[in-house]
Amino acid sequence: MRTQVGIVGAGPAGLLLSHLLHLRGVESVIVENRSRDYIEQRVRAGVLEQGTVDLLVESGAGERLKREALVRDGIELRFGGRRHVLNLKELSGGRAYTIYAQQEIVKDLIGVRLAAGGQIHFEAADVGVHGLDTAAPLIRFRTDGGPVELQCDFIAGCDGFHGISRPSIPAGALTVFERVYPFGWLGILVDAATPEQETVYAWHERGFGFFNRRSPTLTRHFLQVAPDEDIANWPDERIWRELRVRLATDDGWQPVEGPVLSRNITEMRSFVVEPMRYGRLFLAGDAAHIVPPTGAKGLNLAVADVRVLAPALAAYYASGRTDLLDAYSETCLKRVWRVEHFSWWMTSMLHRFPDDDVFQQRLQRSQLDYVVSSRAAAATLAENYVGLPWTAAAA
Ligand code: RFL
Repeated sequence: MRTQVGIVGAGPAGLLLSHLLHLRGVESVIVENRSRDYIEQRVRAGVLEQGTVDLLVESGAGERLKREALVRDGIELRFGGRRHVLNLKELSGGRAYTIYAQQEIVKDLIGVRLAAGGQIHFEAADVGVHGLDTAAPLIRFRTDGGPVELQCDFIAGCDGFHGISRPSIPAGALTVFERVYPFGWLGILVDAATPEQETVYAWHERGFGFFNRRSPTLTRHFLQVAPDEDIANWPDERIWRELRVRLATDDGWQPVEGPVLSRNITEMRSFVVEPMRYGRLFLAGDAAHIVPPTGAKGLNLAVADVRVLAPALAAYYASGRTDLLDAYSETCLKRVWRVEHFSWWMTSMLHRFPDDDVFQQRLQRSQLDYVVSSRAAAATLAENYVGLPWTAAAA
């Protein structure tokens, strides 16, 4: 088998890259190790930047998103029993954010790729990338029909943080920057809609709490927990009790309870590799960088990467230009580090760290007071949260 661009991973990065390449007349094949059903049900991100939404809509993959997504102007920071609403749209000069679940984006992109005759090999086993520093790289994998060798001009490693692309690069060719946080997030998806319009971020002595409405019938909640916490220790009643305490307001807020549809615990990590390229392998999305989910940025950053990579590959096929491919890593990393900083900052402001003393807690509360009382501070949060324009942070 042969294609122009072999893509490992059918997450948002791999699927959108394949779609954007198709629109520019470049052929690609996606190799995914999970089943279609699995990746269409995997519950993860939900908050989309304005630029992510615009790109999905402009590229023709946003039809259902336009009908079903919830567009939001503000977030609420909750601490000391008080609600503080920040109108991000007003603070950022008219940009909003959108709530639409990652698995719905995955479904929509699989739909547009298959409708256009795109090839996605689901449930590929023993996926490996080879010959990365040659002009003829390969993806090898197994299907029910036996072993397959996919010859490519380029490979895009879009296989997430635990994929095989990044570890296939020889030791010493990449520099790793990493911070692991001493806590995790316990997340539940609830079959009941909270009336609040804003996404709510809460600071509390007992740890961070969060919720937002995911759809007209669903609510997502998160609680800070120990990184090695056993989910079996968190029956529904304990989760609701903890949410009631951490998100309490002086006016008596109560969560809207309903059946818990899914629950999981996520580790919290900041991670970047430089450069995001080795030979003919280009890393995109979580394969190259991870942020703690507090800033709601990982999927948005994956989209920003492929927004740079697709035209760079297309320019190579149109005219043999390699300068855009050569600039790929540097172009993306400017935005990556801006987002790394914002995600670290939101995380540091809102979580309890195990060795925090009361001095540290006072500093956090002072920072929160400043963000909700200073227009300049609120505007900084706002423009990062809704997403910097593509040109401002590069890309
Ligand atoms: P993905 O989504 O991990 O997709 C990688 C794909 O590669 C496949 N794969 C392989 N395929 C072939 N061979 C192998 N050896 C393979 N190994 C893996 C996987 O099965 C998968 O299909 O990476 P991608 O495309 O880079 O997308 C990144 C996003 O998934 C991620 O950054 C976001 O989910 C992060 N995130 C959020 N991002 C936002 O922008 N806004 C949010 O509100 C937001 N909330 C979140 C989040 C992530 C969370 N968790 C669970 C980590 C909330 C949470 C709780």
